[in-house]
Amino acid sequence: MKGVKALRDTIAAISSPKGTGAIAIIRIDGEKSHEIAKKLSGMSKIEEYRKVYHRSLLYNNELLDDVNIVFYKSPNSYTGNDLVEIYCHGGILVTHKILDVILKSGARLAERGEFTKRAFLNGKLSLIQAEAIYQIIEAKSEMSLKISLENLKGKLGKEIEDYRERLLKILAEIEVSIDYPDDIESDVELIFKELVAISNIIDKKVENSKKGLHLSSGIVMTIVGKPNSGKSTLLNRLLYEDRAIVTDIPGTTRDVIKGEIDINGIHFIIADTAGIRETDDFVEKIGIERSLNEVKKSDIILFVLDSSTGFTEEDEYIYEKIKDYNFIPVWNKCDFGKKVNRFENISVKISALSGEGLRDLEMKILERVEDIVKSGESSHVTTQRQLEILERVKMHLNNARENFEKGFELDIISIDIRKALDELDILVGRKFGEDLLDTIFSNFCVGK
Ligand SMILES: Nc1nc2c(ncn2[C@@H]2O[C@H](COP(=O)(O)OP(=O)(O)OP(=O)(O)O)[C@@H](O)[C@H]2O)c(=O)[nH]1
Ligand SMILES: [Mg+2]
Repeated sequence: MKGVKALRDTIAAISSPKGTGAIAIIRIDGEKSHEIAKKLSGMSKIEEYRKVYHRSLLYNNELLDDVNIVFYKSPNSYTGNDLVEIYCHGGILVTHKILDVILKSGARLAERGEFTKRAFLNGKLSLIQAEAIYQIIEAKSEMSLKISLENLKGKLGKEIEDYRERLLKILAEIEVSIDYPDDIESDVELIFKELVAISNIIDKKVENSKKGLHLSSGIVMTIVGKPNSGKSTLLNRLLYEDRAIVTDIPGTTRDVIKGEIDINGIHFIIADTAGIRETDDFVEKIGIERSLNEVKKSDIILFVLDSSTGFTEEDEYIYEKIKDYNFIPVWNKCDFGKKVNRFENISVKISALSGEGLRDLEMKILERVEDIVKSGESSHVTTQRQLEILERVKMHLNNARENFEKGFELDIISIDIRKALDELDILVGRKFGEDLLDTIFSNFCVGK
C-alpha cells in the first residue's frame, strides 16, 4: 500500500466499454470527487446522496453535455470513499472531453481495477469477492457466472471462515491438552478426528476447484476421424458458421481449427483436426501429428465415422489411438449411407450436412461430461491464485495429519495447522502484499 493518500487521492476513469453507446459512465473517486463534480455541474450543495440529478456540465462556460449525476458519500459507496458517477451521452468525443476536464480539475487517471482495489483496501470487499467481480465480467458460461456470483455474495468466503474457525478451535484444544496433559486421552482422539474431517473437506474442495477452473475455461472437445468423414462439416454445424473449409477431397483440413460453443450453458472449446490416415505427404503428416496431440489434451472426443463406407481399417487405426479416452462414436452421413457396422449401441447417428441427429449428439455430449460438470457446479475457488493457496492449505493439513499418526508432539503438529491458517488468511485477503494486489487488479479493466 502506498499509504493512506494513495487510497483517497482523486481518480477518474470511463467505466463503460470503449466505443460508442447510448450512455457512458464516468466515475470519480476520492477526496475531491464531490467538489469537482459540483463545480462542473454548477451545484452549490448536494441535497441528497444516491439521488439522480439531471444537470448540464460546463467548463469555462462551454457546454460539455447534459448528464445524470449520482453522489455517493463515504463509506456508502462501491469504493468506500466519496464517489461520483456521471452518466453522459455515449459518444467517444463527448466522454473523453468530460474525462479530460475532470483530470484538469485535479483528478488523475485511475489504474486498472483501482476502484475495486480501493473497495478491498477499505474493507468493502474481501479479496475473493474482488476476484469474483473480475470473474463475473469475464464469465463465458452460465455455470462460471453462477459460481462467481455466489462467490461475490460471499459463499466461498463464508466456507473459508468456517474452516478458519474450526482450525482455530483445534489449536485452542491443542493448547489445553498441552497445558493439562493428564486428563485428555480422549480429547486428543477428538482433535485428530476433527483434523481429519477438515482436511478431507479441503482435499475435496481442491479437487472440485481444479475441475471447476478447468470447466470455466471450457471443456475441450476434439473431432477426429479419417479423411473425408465430415469432421469439418460437423464443426461448422456445431458452431453455426462456416469456419473450416469443406471439400470432398480427403485431406482437406491440415491444421487444427478451433471454436467455442455453449451447450445448455456449458462452455466447450471445440477443435476440428486433420483426418488421420497413413500418408507420405509431408504437410499432411504434420497435420496428423497435431491431431494426435489434440487428442491428448481432450476431455471428450467425437470419433466421426462415415456411414457410406462403414468401419474401415483406417477407422481401426484411429480407434487404437483414442480407445483409452472419453470418446463418442459418431456415425455421420446417415442421410447417405447405412453401413453402421460398429458401436451400434453407443454411437449417435447424424448428418452433419442436414443437421439431423445433432440434438441427440449434444445430449450425448452433455451426458459424457456430467461428472466434470457436477464437480464444477459445487462451490469452488475460481482463480489460479486461490487454487495454489488452497493446495498449500491441503499440504499443511496433510502434514499435520501424518505427524499426528506418527505420534509427534502436539506442539509440532500445531505448527502445520498455523501455516494452514496463515494461508487461509492470505486467501481471503486478511494478509496481503502490495505486489499480490498489483497482480490481481492489473487484470481488471480501467474504470472497474
Ligand atoms: N451426404 C453427406 N455428405 C456429407 C456429410 N457431412 C459431410 N459431407 C460431405 O463429405 C465431404 C467431406 O466433408 P468434410 O467436412 O470436409 O470432411 P473432413 O472429415 O473434414 O475431411 P478432411 O478435412 O479431409 O479430413 C464433403 O463433400 C461434405 O459435403 C453428411 O452428413 N452427409
Ligand atoms: Mg476437414
